[in-house]
Amino acid sequence: EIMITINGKVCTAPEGSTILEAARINNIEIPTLCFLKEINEIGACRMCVVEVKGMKNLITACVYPIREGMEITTNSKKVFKSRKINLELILSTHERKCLSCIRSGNCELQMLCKEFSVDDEDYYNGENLQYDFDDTSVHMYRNDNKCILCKRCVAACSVWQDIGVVGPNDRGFKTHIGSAYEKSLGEVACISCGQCIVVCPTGAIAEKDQTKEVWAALDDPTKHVIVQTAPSTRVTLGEAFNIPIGTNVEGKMVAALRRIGFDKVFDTNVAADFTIMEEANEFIERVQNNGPLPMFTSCSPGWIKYCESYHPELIPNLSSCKSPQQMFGALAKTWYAEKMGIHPKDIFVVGVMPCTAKKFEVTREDEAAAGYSDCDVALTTREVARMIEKAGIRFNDLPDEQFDNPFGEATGAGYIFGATGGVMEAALRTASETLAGHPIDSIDFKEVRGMEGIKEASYEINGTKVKVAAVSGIANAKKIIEKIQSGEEFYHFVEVMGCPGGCINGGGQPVQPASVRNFVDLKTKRAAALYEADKNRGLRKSNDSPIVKLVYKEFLGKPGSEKAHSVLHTSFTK
Ligand code: HC1
Repeated sequence: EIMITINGKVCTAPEGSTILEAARINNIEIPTLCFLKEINEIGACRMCVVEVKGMKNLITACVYPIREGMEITTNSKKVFKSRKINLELILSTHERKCLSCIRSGNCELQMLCKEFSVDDEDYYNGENLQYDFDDTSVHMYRNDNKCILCKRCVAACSVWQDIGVVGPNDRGFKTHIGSAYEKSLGEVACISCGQCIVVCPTGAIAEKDQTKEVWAALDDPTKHVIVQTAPSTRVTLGEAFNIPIGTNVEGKMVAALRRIGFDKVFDTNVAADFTIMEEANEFIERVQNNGPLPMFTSCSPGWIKYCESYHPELIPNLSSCKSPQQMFGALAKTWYAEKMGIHPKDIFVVGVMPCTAKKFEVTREDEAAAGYSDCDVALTTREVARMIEKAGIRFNDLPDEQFDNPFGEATGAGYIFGATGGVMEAALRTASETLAGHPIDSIDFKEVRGMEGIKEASYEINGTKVKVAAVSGIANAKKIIEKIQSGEEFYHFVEVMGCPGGCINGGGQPVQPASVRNFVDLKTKRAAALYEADKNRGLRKSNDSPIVKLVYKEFLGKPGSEKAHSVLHTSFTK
């Protein structure tokens, strides 16, 4: 700990802290715009400027380390004036259509303008460049006219994901964020993960809103409209309604969706149980029949897109299982349709997903078990929050309600899918029991839990040693692929989730401003709520699920059967 003075008050902070961190520890907020801890520490926007005694110029707090005896002022007239001018300059090239902006109300630029009493948004009005609105990709749009050049999206794409399809183009006043050779997003090998969206401080990039399509289906009396909710959405949706991070709002989420008017409110977690039945079976078959190994999980569509675009040689290693979202749709339009006596063309399946790549996934080929797309629309958690608001539902006051059956009761294994390592653990639970041939007690595979980007473990399953890895974020996936391809490591089974931390940190989740992201461990808090739910479930292994047993008995036969393949599996292509 070293001693410093902030705003005339003596305080301490750990050595090595930046001024920004030291201030925060002492409950003083310094505003930031471009700063994202660990990935975008560039001191470019100059919102975080402070005075340091003995230094002539203002100092950027986000990157400047403290030293013993430093005297810092964060709230002087000079500091306020500088921050305000910076904001006015940013506004001079910002498309100020705030009322109709998707981020109105949670735009970091808007919040700062309010805080620093910007009273004339036209103060530095002048020449402006007009950029085309890019809506060429399936899942998102980009409007450079609202971009403030903070480069947070660039950092997310290049550091977390090591994809790097966006970056600054041109120089000086003409600088703008784009892709190489000014290609549109639809033309480059973007994997649709949406990590750029969750870090954007403004409305420059956002998911394509598909709520209109869902309202239209709800208004159509010929449609049986069913909704399914992804594992992680129940532990994040509350954030859109100011409920503390890491709160499980499953009951209120179900109640809200019912009040919106869905005919049935189902749980994707149940489909995750089906995925485990198929994936565990596929894994055992591959181990017993010489591969190909490692087997990679296939439920994260961002990862799949990465694999298809950048590592097609690994396609034979991908599990052929559809994702839970798609398995759900497939079962809804086959087995459930028949049970209910509804033609599959009249069933409209909506996913509530933490993921923007799920929008792309619903458009994939070879995912139409009943001859119609397995799922119709994948909404992000954010879009669903907007539907709830629009419907005038007072979310926080809702009672807790239960999912509808038959797809309403998942095992704990389905819940943990939403966190990195969860699919692996769920599969190991079922694979161990299947191989043992009798119920097993030890079903916690704690080595694959936690938020590290790469987790490795070895287990002995019924006499066979298996080496597994769970990785999240594409930069980490790249590392593990290199290890595998160079022969440095051998794994039997690898779980890959496209987003760092898994779906709980997906690109479709509620946006948290940098002031939260930089200081709160979002991923751990959200994941903890899923493991808590798992712990409290009566049934925690997918193979124990009554609905899983019933559907196999009535319809699918056994895992890996021809029928199961035609409904629940797919193929991947270059
Ligand atoms: Fe996921 Fe999955 S866990 S991919 O992370 O396998 O999106 O939450 O729904 O499909 O179940 C996402 C989450 C989700 C699928 C499941």
